[in-house]
Amino acid sequence: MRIDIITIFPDYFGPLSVSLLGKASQRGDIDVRVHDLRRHTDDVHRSVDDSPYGGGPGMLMSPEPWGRALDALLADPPGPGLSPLLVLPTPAGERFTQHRAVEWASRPWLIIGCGRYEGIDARVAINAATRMEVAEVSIGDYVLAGGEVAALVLIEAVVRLLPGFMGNPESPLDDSFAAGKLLEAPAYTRPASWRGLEVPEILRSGDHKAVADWRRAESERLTRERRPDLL
Ligand code: JE8
Repeated sequence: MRIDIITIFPDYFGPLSVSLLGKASQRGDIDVRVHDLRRHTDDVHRSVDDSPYGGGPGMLMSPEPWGRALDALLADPPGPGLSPLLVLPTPAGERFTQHRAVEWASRPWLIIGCGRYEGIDARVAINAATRMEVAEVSIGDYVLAGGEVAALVLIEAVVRLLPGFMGNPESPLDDSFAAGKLLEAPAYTRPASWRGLEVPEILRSGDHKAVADWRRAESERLTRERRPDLL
């Protein structure tokens, strides 16, 4: 999978070279390329923003550098005839869910456009949609200062689903959000007794059916308590 990221803050993407994502890159499972939007400006100040028509606070990202950055990426596809999915993180987007992560995990090419300031001129998404699929998504109901952290979240959620990404290829199917839509039961490892706290006896019983029943009951209890909206 190829992932192109367009941003004015390439340094935000240092985390991509560590941990599981870094290993996926090293193995060649993903090819992540970070592009500085300012390389597609033409003025001496390399400006990417301007004031909004109709007034209002702050600045917007100008369409021209975005148009050029996308043109440059389309001219260099990862394979013959491939068309990208352009992902635009925005608080005004549809919610990014596990369902979408699973869908996107089978796409060969994602471009993620990271906005800043008050966002990107609306014509960028409209124009891009004439040439590629466009998804405007939000990672949750809180306000970030730009799209970069959202991009990292999307990438981690998608890339961990790629075949061979985790040690156990069945792991993603066990995800609580992917599987039964319940929260996961609490989990324990050694020692059996720690600071006066004991691991629940059932988990040490070796009775697989009892363990499964206990986990199911704990999942339902936790979900009722913390996330009744999931039930
Ligand atoms: C962003 C974001 C996601 C989420 C994503 C991209 C680009 C219009 N607002 C823009 C005004 C307040 C400041 C905002 C900054 N901003 C935020 C997000 C997001 N995906 N779940 N929350 N925030 C941009 C600019």
